[in-house]
Amino acid sequence: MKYEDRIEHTSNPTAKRLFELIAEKETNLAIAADVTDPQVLLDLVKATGDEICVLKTHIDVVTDYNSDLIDELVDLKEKHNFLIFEDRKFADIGNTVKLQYSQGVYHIVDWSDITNAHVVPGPGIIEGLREVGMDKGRGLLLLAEMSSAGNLATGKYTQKALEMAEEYSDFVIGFIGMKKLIDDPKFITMTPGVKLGGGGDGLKQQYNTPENAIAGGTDIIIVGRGIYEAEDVKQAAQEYRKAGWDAYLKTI
Ligand code: 5BU
Repeated sequence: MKYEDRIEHTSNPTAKRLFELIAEKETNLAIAADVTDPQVLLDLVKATGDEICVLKTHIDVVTDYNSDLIDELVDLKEKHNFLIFEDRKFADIGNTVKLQYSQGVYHIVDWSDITNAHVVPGPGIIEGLREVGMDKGRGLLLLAEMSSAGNLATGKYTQKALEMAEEYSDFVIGFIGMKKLIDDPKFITMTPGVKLGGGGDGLKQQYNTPENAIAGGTDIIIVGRGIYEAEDVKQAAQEYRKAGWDAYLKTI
């Protein structure tokens, strides 16, 4: 199914916007911008912003953080037309994650269109995040699978994540998964651990190629070191974008 044909299947405004912008921009590439220097982060986003549909951040790896960085990222988001996904991987009870999502240093709910959560605490984690995210039109991804070798998000755990997503599908927009896990056009699957050539990283990361990830039915490939460690980050982003989009075109 084409991305644009899935807009009407979801009620969540962030999911609608994401389908729309992927189709408009013709890119299913997300960058994992895991750099620690705020200026390097901004330069990376300036160089690659036109190639991506999603900027995935780990805001807590940035040194010397101050909130001006967020203002600049939001300006770049508007200029280059992408969504921001803070890969926070919430993992606590509902009341605590609600505070972590909206308060503290980062006020994630105020600027991040998408965030994600482990399902190990059960559905209370979704309810807590939903209490602050829903009114702002945000979207949540559940970690149904992970990319690292030996991870425990398999079998029944993965199935439970899918059931929880169905129950809260006004707020849960999809999954982190290694492949399409459920045949339902409203849910978006994003896959990390993607690199041209595949392989691993020495700390149990496992890489799939963009082609295989998209052929497995995922919707968005997430690429970090494959892009930001390249000599020419823009050119690398263009290569991944083309690989991801060509692979998608073969599926429709
Ligand atoms: P890499 O440099 O392409 O390996 O970065 C992958 C990114 O995706 C990095 O930000 C991880 O935190 C993130 N990630 C992952 O690699 N695997 C997972 O299962 C999940 C997130 Br969930």
